[in-house]
Amino acid sequence: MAKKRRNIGVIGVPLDLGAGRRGVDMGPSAIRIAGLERELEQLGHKVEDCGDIDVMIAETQKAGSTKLRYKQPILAANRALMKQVDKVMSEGRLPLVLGGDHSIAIGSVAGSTGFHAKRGESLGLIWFDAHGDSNTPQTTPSGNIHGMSLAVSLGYGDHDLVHLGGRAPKVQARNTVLIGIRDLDAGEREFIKKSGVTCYTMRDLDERGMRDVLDEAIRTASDGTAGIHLSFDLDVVDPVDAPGTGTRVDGGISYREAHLAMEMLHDRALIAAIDFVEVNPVLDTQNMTGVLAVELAQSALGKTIL
Ligand SMILES: [Mn+2]
Repeated sequence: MAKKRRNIGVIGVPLDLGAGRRGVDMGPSAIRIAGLERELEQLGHKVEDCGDIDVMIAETQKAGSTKLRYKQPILAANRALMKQVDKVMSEGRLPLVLGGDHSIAIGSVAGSTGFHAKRGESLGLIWFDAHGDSNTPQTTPSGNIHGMSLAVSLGYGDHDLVHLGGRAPKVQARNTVLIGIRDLDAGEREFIKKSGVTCYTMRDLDERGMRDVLDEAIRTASDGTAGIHLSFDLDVVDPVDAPGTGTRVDGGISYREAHLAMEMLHDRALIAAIDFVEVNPVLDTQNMTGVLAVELAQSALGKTIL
C-alpha cells in the first residue's frame, strides 16, 4: 500500500504528429494493456480512466510549415488536453497523462500550471529525456514539435503554442530541471546554456549518481513552488530496457536508476502531475516499454520493495 493514497485521473493522448516516426499514437493503449489501472489500484489509489483526447491522424492532415509540422492539429489536441488536465485537478485528482509523443507536454504543463496559477501558485518541472526538446522553429533541424515542447513551456518558440491558455511562460527556468540528457542539437545546446534551466547530462549522472542528482533536482524544482510536474520521456532509459521509443540513444539511465528516481520523487516531492510519453509499440519488444512505464508509475506513486 502506498503511504499517500490519491485519486488519479488517467488521460490518454494518442498523438504521433509531433514525432518523426509513426506508432507512438498507440502508446496509451500499450500502457493501459500493461495493467496500469489494476497495478495502481493495488497500491490503494482510486483510479479513473478519462479515456483519450480526440486527436487527428496524419492521413487526414497536411503537415504545413516544414518548421512546425502539423502545428494546427497538435495545437488543437493540446488545447483539449490542457482543459482535461485542469478538470481532473479541479476534481481533486492527480492527472496521469499517457502519450503520445512529447509534444503533448505542451498541453499537459499548460493544464497543470494553469490550475495552480488560478490560485497564485507555480509548479516546478522535472523533465527526464535523452534529448533537450528545446528547439524553436528557428533552430529545429526536423520541424518536429516534440523537439520543442520544453522550450515552449519556458516561453520560447511559436507564439500560439507558447500562449496556449493565455499565460506564458508556463514554468520558470529556475524551477526547471532536465535529467538524463545525452543528445542535443547545436541550437539546443545554446538554449540550455542561456535559458537558466538546470541540466543534468548523463555525465553528471555518471559522476554524481542518481541519488545526488535527484536530491538537488527536487530541491530546485520545489523551491517556492506548490509541487512538481513530472514529464518522463521513456527514451531517457537505456534502449536495452526501453527499446520501444522512436528516438533511441545509447548510454541511457539504467532500469534501477529510473526506479530510484521515481521512488525518491514519491518520498521527497509533491507530485502535481505526471506524463509518460514516447512509448512506441511498433518498435517495442513484447510491450517491454509499456510495462516499464507502468512499473515506473507504480514507483512514482508509492510502490516499495519492502
Ligand atoms: Mn522528449
